[in-house]
Amino acid sequence: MGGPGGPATLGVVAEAGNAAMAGRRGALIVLEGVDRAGKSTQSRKLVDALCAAGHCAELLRFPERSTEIGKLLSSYLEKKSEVEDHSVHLLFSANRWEHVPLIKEKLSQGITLVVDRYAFSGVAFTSAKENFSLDWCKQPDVGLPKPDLVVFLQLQLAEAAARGEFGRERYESSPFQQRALQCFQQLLGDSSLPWKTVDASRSIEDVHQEIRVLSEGAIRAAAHRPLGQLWT
Ligand code: NYM
Ligand code: MG
Repeated sequence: MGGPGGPATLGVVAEAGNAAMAGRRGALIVLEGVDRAGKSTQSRKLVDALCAAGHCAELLRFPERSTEIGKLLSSYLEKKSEVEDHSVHLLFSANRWEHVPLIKEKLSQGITLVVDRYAFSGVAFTSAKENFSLDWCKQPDVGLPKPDLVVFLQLQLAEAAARGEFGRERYESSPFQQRALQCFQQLLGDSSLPWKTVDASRSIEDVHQEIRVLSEGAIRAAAHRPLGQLWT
């Protein structure tokens, strides 16, 4: 019995089934931070570590470029198309909303979701543009599933810059990233959210260990607590 449906797969399915039967939902864990803070690396490592520790965990990312809306966003980010600023903000939000049924289903099955960017990136990157208030930017995401833990990977922009050249996508410039970081700082001041700031200037392994411990705590705390609604 190898491959799909083999012992390993059955073990994971059994663990999720046990959690669901015991009424334990999975946790919604979000990683945020400026570009090159290590979100994608850390998200992947976290999922692997949680699975190895016997949890059932899966990775999601936003924007999720594979859907019809995601393809519009990808083309916009790659500068292959222009989309009006308010309109593209709503598309980024719609890309999250279209995944809400899946998110709720997985969590209720006892699967923990690790999410590489969420509504906070949405707000930070649009409100970094001129004439967008933080409040207006938050509205379309009001009521999304509320994360049980939001890890903010804190990194000075100079240190992020030292990790390599910017890519060629939209928003990948120092002045824009600087403004986005200021918006993130404002969001971090919201004590109704379970923010944990992690010093991302350390080694991949050190950062990972801290996030793993925070996540284990979040999984235990979320198990018997209903899923909340963001910004309500
Ligand atoms: N971004 C990401 C937004 O502008 N709004 C959003 O809602 C989200 C989720 O997309 N520079 C921006 C931030 C990034 C860019 O992200 C692409 P990635 O993680 O490189 O695919
Ligand atoms: Mg990127």
